[in-house]
Amino acid sequence: MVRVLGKDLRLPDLVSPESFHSELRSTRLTSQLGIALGVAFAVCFVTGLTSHLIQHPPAWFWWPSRPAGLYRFTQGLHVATGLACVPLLGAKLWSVYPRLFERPAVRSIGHALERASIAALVAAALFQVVGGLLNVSRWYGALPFFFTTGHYWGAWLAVGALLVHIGVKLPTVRDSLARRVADKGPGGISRRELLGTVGAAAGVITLATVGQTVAPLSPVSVLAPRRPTVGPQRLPVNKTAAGAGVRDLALDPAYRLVVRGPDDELSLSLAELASLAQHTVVLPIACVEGWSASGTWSGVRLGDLARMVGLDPGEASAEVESLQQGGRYRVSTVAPTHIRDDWTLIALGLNGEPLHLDHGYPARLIAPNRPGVLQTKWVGRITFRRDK
Ligand SMILES: Nc1nc2c(c(=O)[nH]1)N[C@H]1C(S)=C(S)[C@@H](COP(=O)(O)O)O[C@H]1N2
Ligand SMILES: [Mo]
Repeated sequence: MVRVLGKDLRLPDLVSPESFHSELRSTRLTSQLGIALGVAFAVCFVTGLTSHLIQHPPAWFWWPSRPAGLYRFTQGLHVATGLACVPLLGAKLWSVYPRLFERPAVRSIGHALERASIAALVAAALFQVVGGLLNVSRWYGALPFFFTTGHYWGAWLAVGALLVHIGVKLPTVRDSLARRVADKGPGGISRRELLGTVGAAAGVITLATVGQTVAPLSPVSVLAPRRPTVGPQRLPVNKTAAGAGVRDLALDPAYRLVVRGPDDELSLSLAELASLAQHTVVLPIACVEGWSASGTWSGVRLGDLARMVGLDPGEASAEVESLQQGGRYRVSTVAPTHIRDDWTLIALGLNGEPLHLDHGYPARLIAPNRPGVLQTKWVGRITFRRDK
């Protein structure tokens, strides 16, 4: 026997619904939380799918190079809505969890299917939120699989189960929202107060993290894993040169940028690169993990390099390769839309100084409206192909 909140409980009671009975739980509360969670999840799904398509474009997919900050916005929203799901999901699960102990566990085949779909939904939702949290906290080692693959398939599972769930529950939701119910149980807080608390928790979590992309909020963003202005040259670093194992190659005085076309091949020293027409642009690095930060980049237009090997920038695609020997992000593909864009640079400088080694010295790719993972650092070779 133990005493919990003034009640004497036997151990089996601790896992029985009666011992945690609350007047606050109602179909109406669950419906309202469900709607909020559904909206957050939908925004998170669409923005996440967009990010996935940009990184693994199928033939039909096209992503523009402007507005330059669009990806910064969609991915910031993805991570912010994902984080807001934490209190919403917690409250929603709390509002229904006594159902877990319903007996008989299965009443009919239909009931069994419904319970199975809810089990899949809860598992997928927890998997998505916990996995995403670990990833943005940069606890990469905590997951026994490659995060983005798991997160991608988990999202489809969650969406499928969610659609089934909405289909099954829609009449109940309609009914519970149409009927007025007493807002206050005997003592304790009211449903509105509970909803307000959950909303406030989501707001606090957002404020405490969104400064990783909205610079003016950075001082209050105590939980943000990154700050947009902290790092060498006032910009965060995702992977350092030492971490990528490229220090020696990047600092080698014999460095050459190899630029290949279908017919020509150039080999440019850093001094030769610096003697080409230089351009300056203000563009963000927008990491898939939700942080983003603006920099003032200067360097050579990628389109000019395409011209130097005899290609029209609008008709060429490019493979930009790092000096880094391994790693998932050592190479990225640039589509004609981005090569044609005057803001796409092979940058040699950042914020008025030569690139810091950790930001990709001697040369890195920076292009508008592109995820950080595609902004290849320590570029050693560019291969242009005729696209059409
Ligand atoms: N060669 C190489 N380039 C890379 C990476 C990498 O691991 N290797 N990381 C990418 C990621 S995930 C991001 S968010 C940006 C970050 O750029 P920064 O470190 O200059 O802020 O670099 C990108 N370029
Ligand atoms: Mo990133």
